Amino acid sequence: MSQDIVFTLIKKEEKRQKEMIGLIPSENTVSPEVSKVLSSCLSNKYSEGFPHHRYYEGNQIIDQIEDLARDRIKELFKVPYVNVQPYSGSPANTAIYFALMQPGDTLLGLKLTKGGHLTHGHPKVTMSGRFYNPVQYGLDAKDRVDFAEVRKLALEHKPKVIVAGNTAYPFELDFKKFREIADEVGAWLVADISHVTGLVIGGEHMSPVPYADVIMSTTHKTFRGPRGAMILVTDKGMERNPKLGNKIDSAIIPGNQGGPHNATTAAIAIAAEEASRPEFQGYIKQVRKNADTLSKALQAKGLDLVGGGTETHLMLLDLSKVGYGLGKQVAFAMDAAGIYANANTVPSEVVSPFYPSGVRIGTPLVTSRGMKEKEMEMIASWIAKVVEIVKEEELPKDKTKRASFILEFEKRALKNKELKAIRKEVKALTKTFPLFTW
Ligand code: DSN
Repeated sequence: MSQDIVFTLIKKEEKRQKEMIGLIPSENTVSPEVSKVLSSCLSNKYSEGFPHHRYYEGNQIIDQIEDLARDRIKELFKVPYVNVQPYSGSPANTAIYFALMQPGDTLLGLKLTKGGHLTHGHPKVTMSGRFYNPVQYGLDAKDRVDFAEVRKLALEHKPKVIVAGNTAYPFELDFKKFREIADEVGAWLVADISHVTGLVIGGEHMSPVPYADVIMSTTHKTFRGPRGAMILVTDKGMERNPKLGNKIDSAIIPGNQGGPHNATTAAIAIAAEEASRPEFQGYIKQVRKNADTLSKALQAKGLDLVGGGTETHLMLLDLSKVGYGLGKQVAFAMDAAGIYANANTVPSEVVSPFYPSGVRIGTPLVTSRGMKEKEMEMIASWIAKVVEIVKEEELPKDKTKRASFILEFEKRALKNKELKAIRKEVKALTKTFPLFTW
């Protein structure tokens, strides 16, 4: 059994994570306790329903665990209602819409290409964009949410739900302004804080709790828990509809899901306790300091960032002035050099979502490993070197030549001696930073 190839592959993945620098802003590394709970016997149990109202017997202990997870999250955010059963962020948003809207109702969200999420009403190819009527807002000339546009669209289309949320937007979301607009048109305000939950808990981002009706967050990003999600209903939401919590519960089961993942629920309880510690506040403050340092260091090396920097844990490298369609090449070359991030569209994208002009970078994971300002300066230098190495590798303007060009480029990048040299330096640095540290 222990000879199974899967265990060998897990060892390899562990080595990869240890020896590389992870800069994907939605990734993190969990504590040994969260990890332990995830591989526990809790996976053996079916528990459809909610604590003390289950469709299966034998849930006396699972009930206590789920109650603990819900109570800890309620206490952490000071909200009256929590559901910790969503399998992840996308099903959680689906359940929220199922609870708040009828098919065909209007959903107002941030465009994907401007930093929004697929589930915020991305048209045609997503459930949220097909079952509902999606209307999408964008950014202003400074790459900040264009509240004049949000208001104009809200007044014109009378959305049932306004989503204030992001995945690649580097700045603070002003939930108060969203609330004012939602009130003007009688819309529900849903805050998707998946990316910034940890920052909200650590006091480094405006809290949506006084403003939103419903809050959704994944639990594996800056919250630093297992892969999962939670839905919170605020006092405001409960005032508007005292049955809102029940509606969310029914939208999870029977609406959208079956049995909860009990090991995940328990790991959320553990992560919630960890997030309530003073050390977590320190961690989040360092995430922000590291993001500011990295952002300034990259710009000092002549690289452009969308909107001129960051107010959160993430930033977007805009390579459009360096060369045409360089996002994929730079992200791949960074990976070859031992630093992984993801190619991403920039708000002023002129190429395509598949061959974007930017790279999304974030500091949650490296901060969990104990890296600080000095290491951010080193990372910025390596990224700048990578850009220098591949800046001539522009994407062909002829669309039919792009796929083969990228394949050839990747082969070249893997053999590139300068990238290999950076990888050696990265590996040496990572030796002193274990995968998880307070
Ligand atoms: N995939 C997540 C992210 O990377 O931001 C969002 O779903």
